[in-house]
This record gives sequence, structure tokens and C-alpha cells, in this order.
Amino acid sequence: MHLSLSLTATLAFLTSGALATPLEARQQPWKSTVITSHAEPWAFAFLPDQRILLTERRGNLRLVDPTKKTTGTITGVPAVAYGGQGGLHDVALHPDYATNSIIYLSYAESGSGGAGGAVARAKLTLNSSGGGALSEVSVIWRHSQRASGGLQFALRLKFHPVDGSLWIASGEINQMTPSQSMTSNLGKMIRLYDNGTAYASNPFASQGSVQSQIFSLGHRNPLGIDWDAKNRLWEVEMGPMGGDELNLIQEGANYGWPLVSMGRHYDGRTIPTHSTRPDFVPPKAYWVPVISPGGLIIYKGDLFSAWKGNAIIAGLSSQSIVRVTINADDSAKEAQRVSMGKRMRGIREDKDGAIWVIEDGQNGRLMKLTPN
Ligand SMILES: *[C@@H]1O[C@H](CO)[C@@H](O)[C@H](O)[C@H]1NC(C)=O
Ligand SMILES: *[C@@H]1O[C@H](CO)[C@@H](O)[C@H](O)[C@H]1NC(C)=O
Ligand SMILES: [Ca+2]
Repeated sequence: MHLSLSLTATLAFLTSGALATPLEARQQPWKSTVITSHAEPWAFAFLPDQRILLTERRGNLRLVDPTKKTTGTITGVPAVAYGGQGGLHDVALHPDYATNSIIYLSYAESGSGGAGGAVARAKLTLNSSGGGALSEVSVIWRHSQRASGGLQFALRLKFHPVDGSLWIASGEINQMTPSQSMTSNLGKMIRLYDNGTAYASNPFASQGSVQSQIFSLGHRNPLGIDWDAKNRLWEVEMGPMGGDELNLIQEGANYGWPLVSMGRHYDGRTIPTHSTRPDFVPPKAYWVPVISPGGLIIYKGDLFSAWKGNAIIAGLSSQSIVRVTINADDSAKEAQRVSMGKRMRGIREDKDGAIWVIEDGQNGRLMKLTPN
């Protein structure tokens, strides 16, 4: 159930102390090392020195030193609209971070009409005591409309490994129809220069200002994106009741939401399935019941060498890590589901091929997974 996240998180939190099996006691295909604990961690990114920037949904940006297992604070984060599923979301480093110290944050912000998503860039200055500050903060992108309810912002950020373009996985903030509207940037994959200007080569660039940002449309709540070895973009999005999707993103393509879905509306109304509309690109894999994907990596490392090229998904309601194999013809199939006993919010791979994950909720742990 995707709409009752905070209630589920609260229940999971309240019961976890009494019922959860210690992680170490579970049969898992990795050794997990707990690094730090956080209040509602949402995302994290590795600095060149392997320290970690980590967002907490209430609006805190943390600097984690995994060697010392310490947490510091970065000041100067823009005000966020904390509520529903919204708050401080993703963090990403500029491709030239090593020389320009620029980072990007995505977050929900409030304004007339409710809350909408925003992306800001800022200069990060770290200090000698494990903290730091943001300066020169500027908002480079915003959702084209706001809504009450605080749902389904998504706002995953990723830079293209070759051309350095900035990609924003934009959620439809539970408004549904804007995902199909070319004058709205809700429910879209967005491709921009690092300064927020849209690429003139984007597929709908000639149609207008909002249209120029759009790379693909018809998305719902796209919480995970990553590149494969051929630099193609894969995406996971939460469906409604049923119908979570793994998609391969194609330029100018329509992924169907809310006109088609492999799931149902929360009130039980049916939605035509993907097979009824061949003009929309169907998912490569889908889940009924849902796994609630919170994050995605396409594994590229050597540490878990058998998983190279697999999609690995952090599952919220499924409280699991889900591994999906992708075949040469791009068909995809769930191969393994590892129970984690907690709602899993995010997943990243470090430069050595270790997998790092964060749990959701009040005492969400950052953990490093390495082969047994
Ligand atoms: C480092 O930054 C943190 C957060 O801004 C601040 O609390 C701390 O005092 C700073 N330390 C130094 C030595 O400037
Ligand atoms: C943003 O960057 C692109 C590529 O470098 C450049 O062409 C464009 O003029 C910049 N836009 C602004 C508003 O600075
Ligand atoms: Ca779809």
C-alpha cells in the first residue's frame, strides 16, 4: 500500500524492537556492516574521498565518515516542505565536483496550491571538523504545478555518465493526468544541462518551454533510475495498487500512466493493462502485489561478479532487496528477493562494487553490503 507510508513506517518502527530478527542472524547473500543511523534517511551519494552525503527527509544534509562511523552536519539547505512523502529528497554530485564542489539537492517546497518539487544546486564547503556549509544556492528546476497531500514527488537525480546531462525522475504528485500532459513536467523523465536549461536536442524541444525539458512521459512515482553498461537509462516506478514497473527509458516514449497500468486504483477500480495500448511502452518487469521500489542500481562492479548488469531494487513495503536479471533482448525477470526485515529506502554502489543501502523510518540505518 503506497499511500500509507508514514503509518506503515510508524507501525514497522513500533514493532521492530520486539519482533525483528537481528539482521546478522538472517541468511543473506552478503555480510552487512552498519555504518550510521539516521532520522528518515532518503538518499545518499559518495564523495571522491568515499565520505558520504546523506539526506534526511526533515531537511538535514549529513556528512558521514564511514571509517569513523561519525555523522556531521552541512548547513545552508533550502527550506523543505516536510509532510506526506515530501521533504528533502535526493543528493547528487556535479560530474566535475572534484574541481567545482557543486552538488544538487531535490526536495519538496511549499507555495500557493500546496507542495511541489524543486531542484537546487549549491557549492559545498567542507571543514576540518567533519561538517560544512552550502553557499551560492540556486533553484534550477521546479515542478510546473503544486498539489496538497504531499505525495509522489520522486525527484531522483542522476547525471549521464558520458554527456554530463542532469536527469530528474519527476513524480506526478498524485495528480495522475499531468503525466500525459505535454504542458506539465509532472510524471516525466527530465533532461537538462547542469544549469537547468533544457537540451535543444530533447525530443519535444520545438514545442515549448515545459515540453523542451521532457525526455519521456507517462510516469507515476519514479523513485529509482540508473544507467546500464551501454549508458541506457532504466527506471523503477511505484504503480497504484499493484503494477510497480521496471522500464527501459526510450527517447520521446510514453509509458502509459494513468491510462494504462498493471495495477488497480486504490478504490478497486480497474485500469486497462499495457496490452490494450501498444502505443505505450510496456514495462520490462512488473510486480503485483507491489514491492514498492524506493531506489535502483544497475550493478556494475566486480565484488558481486555474478550480478553484473542486474537491476537491484530497494523495496519499501516488501522490506527487501530485489534482484532482477536483464537478458540480451532486454526482457527482465526477478531472480532473487532478500528479506531485510525493514522498509528499504535507497541503494547505491561504491567505486569498489560494494552495495550500500539505507532503511526507511526514524532509525534508518546506512549499511554496507559486501560478499560473505
Ligand atoms: C564545521 O561545520 C559545522 C556545520 O556547519 C559547524 O557546526 C562546525 O562548527 C564547523 N567547524 C569548523 C571548525 O568550522
Ligand atoms: C546553460 O548551459 C548551456 C550549456 O553549457 C548553455 O548553452 C546555456 O546558455 C546555459 N544557460 C544559462 C541560462 O546560462
Ligand atoms: Ca507504465
